[in-house]
Amino acid sequence: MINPKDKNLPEIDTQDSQASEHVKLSRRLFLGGGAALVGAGAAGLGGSLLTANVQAAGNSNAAHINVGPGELDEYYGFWSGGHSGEVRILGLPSMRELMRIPVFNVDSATGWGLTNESKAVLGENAPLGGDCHHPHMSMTDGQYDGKYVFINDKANSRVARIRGDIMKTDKITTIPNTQAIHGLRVQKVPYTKYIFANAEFRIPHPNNGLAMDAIDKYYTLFSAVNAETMEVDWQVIVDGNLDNTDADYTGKYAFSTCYNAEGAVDLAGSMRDERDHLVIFNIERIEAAVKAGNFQTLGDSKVPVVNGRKGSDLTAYVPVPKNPHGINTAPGGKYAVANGKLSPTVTVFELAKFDALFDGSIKPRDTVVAEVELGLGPLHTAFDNRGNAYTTLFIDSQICKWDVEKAIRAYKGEKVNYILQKLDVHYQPGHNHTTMGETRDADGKYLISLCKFSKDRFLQCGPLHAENDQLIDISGDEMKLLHDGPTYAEPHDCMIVHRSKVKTAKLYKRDDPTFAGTVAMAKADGVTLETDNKVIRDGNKVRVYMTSVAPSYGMDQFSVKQGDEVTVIVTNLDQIEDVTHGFCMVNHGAQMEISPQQTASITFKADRPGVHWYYCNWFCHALHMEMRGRMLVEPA
Ligand code: K7E
Ligand code: CUA
Ligand code: CA
Repeated sequence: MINPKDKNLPEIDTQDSQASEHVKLSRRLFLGGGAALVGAGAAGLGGSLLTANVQAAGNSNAAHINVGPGELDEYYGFWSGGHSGEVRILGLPSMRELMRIPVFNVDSATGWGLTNESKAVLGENAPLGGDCHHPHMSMTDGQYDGKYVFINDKANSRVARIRGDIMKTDKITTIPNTQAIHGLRVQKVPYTKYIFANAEFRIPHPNNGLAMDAIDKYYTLFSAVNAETMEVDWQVIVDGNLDNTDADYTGKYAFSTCYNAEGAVDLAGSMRDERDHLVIFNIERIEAAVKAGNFQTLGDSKVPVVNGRKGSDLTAYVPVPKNPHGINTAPGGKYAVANGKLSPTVTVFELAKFDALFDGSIKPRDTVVAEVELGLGPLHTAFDNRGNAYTTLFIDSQICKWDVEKAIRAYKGEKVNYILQKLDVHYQPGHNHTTMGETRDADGKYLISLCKFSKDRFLQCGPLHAENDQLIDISGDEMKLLHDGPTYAEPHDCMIVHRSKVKTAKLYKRDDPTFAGTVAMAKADGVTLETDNKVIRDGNKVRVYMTSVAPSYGMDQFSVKQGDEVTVIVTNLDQIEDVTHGFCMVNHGAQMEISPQQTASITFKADRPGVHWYYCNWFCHALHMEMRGRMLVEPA
């Protein structure tokens, strides 16, 4: 396991000596005071990386995370896989990786992106790849309900749904009229009816190449995706762009940060003004406008689009400093915190004031009850159940623990110290997340800091480095670093769910909707999947139906003709938990998983005559190697 004390060993390699040189420079010195904030988007970030604090984590806390062999973790962590396009499940506190869920990527272990069932979810001509940022579980009454996990794809403007019982992706929706779905959150109360999805980039509408220079006419949209149908129920036109989003605990409001109120298309332009804004969406009013027919549609899309630009009564705009990034609702439901990024401040909103804001009885900035300084580069804030907030300071490479009520008092002028502790993390943290911290059930046990750079913390593996997900104990008065966890690109965000909230299936049910299309195809072919091993010819299309029971397939050979399009459909009849089979047709780019009681299918061209072996590629039995058969391809 980990040994943070390694950092105290003599400097024996170039990586260490490199680090010790840099540590002599103070990161604030490097940044050069206030002006550095503006430069943070460019030189400042690079500079701070070089000078980041390399202080050793020297601690004896490792026992806290020792989940012994055969013991189970207390929490599921759902990790964004970033631009790998997948979602990962980790156990906490052990930080063991338990599972990977392919979503927007292609995965040869499971056949995701290769099987017909996964292609049906991905859709025709689906882009290969994605960029996941924000995983969020569906909720009922502000508590995780275990039903779904949603994830965005910034790269191709999509939102996906993962089923909580089988932990597989079952729906993917492309959001129309947008480029780059970034912020994503769920409605928390009364239940997750909507997934709120921010489109980041402003584009011309219509985007037909005729008005590309009319930058002031570009705009972007906020979307509400229906969690059950995965259709987009409505979209809202906004001013500025959209970064992150969150929702309240009444079900009435969602709100999104904007870093580019300037409407610029260049870096300097998007940092010009001292303030950008938070856009607040009045969900009831938007639903009423859609119902009353007060909407337009854009291009080929049928989705109702309402106008939520400045001056609309469907939205409100609150000025916030400066290029704000994360927006996080506190578990009590009283406050939300916007994180200043290029301002050293966080802005605290009192959510109960939003009603008055929409009534017109108060002004937008009257919803702000604190705007206090924490340090350089605040990006995201997490919460415990004791009124404390934990904010990542990207440039300072720290987590700042602060007391929300004290911050509010300090903002009113009282002399009170609201900052409780700053803990060095390694290095440059983006998101952080507490156990159950985005729900009413926040329990204040652990904090994860998702550090963008690991620099010298792990054995190097070439120029590309792992990131560093650090586990921190927040149960006491002081934050304590427990564990360094290397991760592959790029866990923007995660969420940590108590294991009692997750109910997974041990076997597939034979009527599982993920292979309902294949069952229907078999029925049309007169095949009973659970008993038949049959080859059905349909012109030059051949469907090979076979069963599997460890350690053999229902057919150890079948014949087709050169040029046939072959679909192999395997039904795994094993009823024993964990006895997953695979199917791989050698030299045909075809392989897939078939878990117990699952049916899966894959299609390929039999374009070469001769003998072609297929085999089971998931270890299932002592005779797993022998689980194989021959495809006999007759020459054309
Ligand atoms: Cu990387 Cu939530 Cu996309 Cu912040 S986001 S770090
Ligand atoms: Cu079946 Cu390995
Ligand atoms: Ca800005």
